[in-house]
Amino acid sequence: MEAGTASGITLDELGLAARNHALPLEALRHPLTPVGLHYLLIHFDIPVVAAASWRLAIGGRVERPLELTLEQLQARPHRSLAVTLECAGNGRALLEPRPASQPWLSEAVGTAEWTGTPLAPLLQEAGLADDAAEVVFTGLDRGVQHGVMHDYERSLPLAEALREEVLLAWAVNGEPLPPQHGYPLRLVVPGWYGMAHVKWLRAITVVAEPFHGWQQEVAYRIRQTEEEAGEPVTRIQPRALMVPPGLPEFYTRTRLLEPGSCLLEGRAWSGYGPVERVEVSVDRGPWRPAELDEPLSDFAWRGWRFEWRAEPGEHELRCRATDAAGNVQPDEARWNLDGYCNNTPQRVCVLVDERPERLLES
Ligand SMILES: Nc1nc2c(c(=O)[nH]1)N[C@H]1C(S)=C(S)[C@@H](COP(=O)(O)O)O[C@H]1N2
Ligand SMILES: [Mo]
Repeated sequence: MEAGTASGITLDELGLAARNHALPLEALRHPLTPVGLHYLLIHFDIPVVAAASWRLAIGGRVERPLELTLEQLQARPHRSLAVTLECAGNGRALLEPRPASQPWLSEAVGTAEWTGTPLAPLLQEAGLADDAAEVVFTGLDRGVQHGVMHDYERSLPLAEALREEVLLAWAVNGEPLPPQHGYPLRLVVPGWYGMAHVKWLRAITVVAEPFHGWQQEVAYRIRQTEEEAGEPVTRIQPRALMVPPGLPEFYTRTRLLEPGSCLLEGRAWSGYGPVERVEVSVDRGPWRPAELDEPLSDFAWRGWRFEWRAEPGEHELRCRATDAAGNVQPDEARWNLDGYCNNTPQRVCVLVDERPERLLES
């Protein structure tokens, strides 16, 4: 059971939550998230794209603009990489007051193996102009947010766009992208929050000036007021999640368990180097270390486990991650206007008894 700050959810928020689903926590058991269980975030409508007439345009501050078909892209060198993707708004609905937007709890995450061609050689082939500063990625989807009509588009600083692991991906877990994940082509920016991984790509434009699009300049900034410019959201803050142990109660998701030895397990990730420590705390007691598996890749989560002796009664389990850069999940949420990067530790409420359902009635 998550802390109950999400009272007064509106029908608009419910509508968003129904379109954009999270990872069911039990699916953390899969090292690679089956595609239908991966979280989804779609701002506008999912485009329907015919691959035969689709083209990717590469232009702007380049010497040789390119126009590529999907076949031409797929004929280029390709690689597959396991990448953990997380929405920057994950944890938003646990903030008080709750910013009105997609009301995520803690589960807007998934890890998949993305296959595509590296972006950097394509940009080199197009020939970057001397004044190239950023690369803008434009999707086929369009709509209005806060009164402003726009295409979904985001930029990356040139140095980020040229990282060797940045991919133009056409497959996920070995299958062509499904419509909801960006068919026929999406950007994958390992280590960055989800908003950077532009889906349904139609254009890549090299620019000499900082990009001022709505999803860049208004959204995805850590700020306290509308007036402030704020700091851009970039890389993923560390987070650990556990598979809730035992059996669920349907309505509250409270966990029911018999006393005795219980293996807690989950996954942990960060965009600032691998997670180096995962810890578990029971009933606000000391943080104790969990055992870690090897990460699936430099940009994907790692499994963890922790042996817990479940004593009869009601308990609160928490877990937290620390990454290679020393970032640790904070006890207190850092509130911001649009509710980004809330990585306070997950809390799971567990009732332990020989017949745990008895404890629900009280
Ligand atoms: N074109 C386009 N790309 C997009 C989005 C979008 O609405 N349109 N949403 C972004 C956000 S906010 C997130 S968190 C990720 C979600 O990717 P997924 O749905 O494949 O998990 O896609 C990003 N790419
Ligand atoms: Mo997102």
